[in-house]
Amino acid sequence: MNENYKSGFVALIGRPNVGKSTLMNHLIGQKIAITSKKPQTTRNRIQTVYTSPEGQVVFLDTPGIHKAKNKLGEYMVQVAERTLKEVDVILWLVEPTTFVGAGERRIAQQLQELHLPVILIINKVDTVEKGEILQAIDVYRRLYEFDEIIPISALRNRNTGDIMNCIFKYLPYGPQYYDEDTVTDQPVRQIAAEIIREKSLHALDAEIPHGIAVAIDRMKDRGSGNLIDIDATIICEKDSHKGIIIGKQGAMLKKIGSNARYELEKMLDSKVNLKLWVKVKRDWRDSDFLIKNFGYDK
Ligand code: GDP
Ligand code: K
Ligand code: MG
Repeated sequence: MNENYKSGFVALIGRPNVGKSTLMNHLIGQKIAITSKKPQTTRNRIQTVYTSPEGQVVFLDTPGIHKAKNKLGEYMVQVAERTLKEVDVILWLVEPTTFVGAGERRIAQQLQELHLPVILIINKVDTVEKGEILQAIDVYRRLYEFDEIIPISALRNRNTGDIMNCIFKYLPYGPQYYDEDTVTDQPVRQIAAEIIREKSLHALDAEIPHGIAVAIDRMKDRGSGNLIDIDATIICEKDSHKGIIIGKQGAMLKKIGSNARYELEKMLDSKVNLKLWVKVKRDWRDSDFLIKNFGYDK
């Protein structure tokens, strides 16, 4: 065990579209390219893992921190807020504007209570003049006492290298938590599966939902940043259930699909092309393998 090894959890927070995904891809991009993805369905909130000889950084995304428009949203905010209590460093991404809204004040207030290192990342500096960056820094300095402020362009990959050094500066010494080849576990898939399950539950008779599970077969961003293809299978225990889930001329499945798509688009901040299938797998609830596979603990 290397006693200089550092490790810990880093939460990425910020409004949708400030560039969190773009930045994360840059921070770990090379790693993804040279290693295979390894799903870890039971580790709930991990997004991506960066491993180097210096240490290991586990990045956690917190999608719902700003807005809770429904119950699922509330749940996600709770998860986000709990996440913040469990991390070692917080990366807060903002755009180079001087606008600070209620959402930002609320985050600042929460951070105040946590006593954690907070790094402010001012992203998209390629879109403004230098003067505006300085003004933004000034405004955010008054909002919160940040440990570091780093202006970057995630898109142009400008200054992004400074972020990793900065994270390691604040990480505690610790063990390597995950295998070197663990890069991501895509927990968003689990939330997506739960949304589809919830919509099925609402649409179907009381008896059937207990016997269903949802597996996400494919979830892929088309790269443009605003269309995600999701293929999912609703698994049930009996042929008769399959018929009910599909419905007359597919009407039930269509209803489940359109309700789920609506929620998925809100959650992912993107258009979603959702395709649903129904499959019978007798006694799946007794199969540890399948249960784990569907993302449930027990
Ligand atoms: P997220 O919702 O916070 O994960 O944001 P994304 O990473 O999906 O980025 C949202 C949009 O902002 C995409 O169109 C990106 O290409 C764009 N974007 C991200 N970083 C930058 C940047 O540094 N400069 C500019 N001009 N655009 C950026
Ligand atoms: K986005
Ligand atoms: Mg994103």
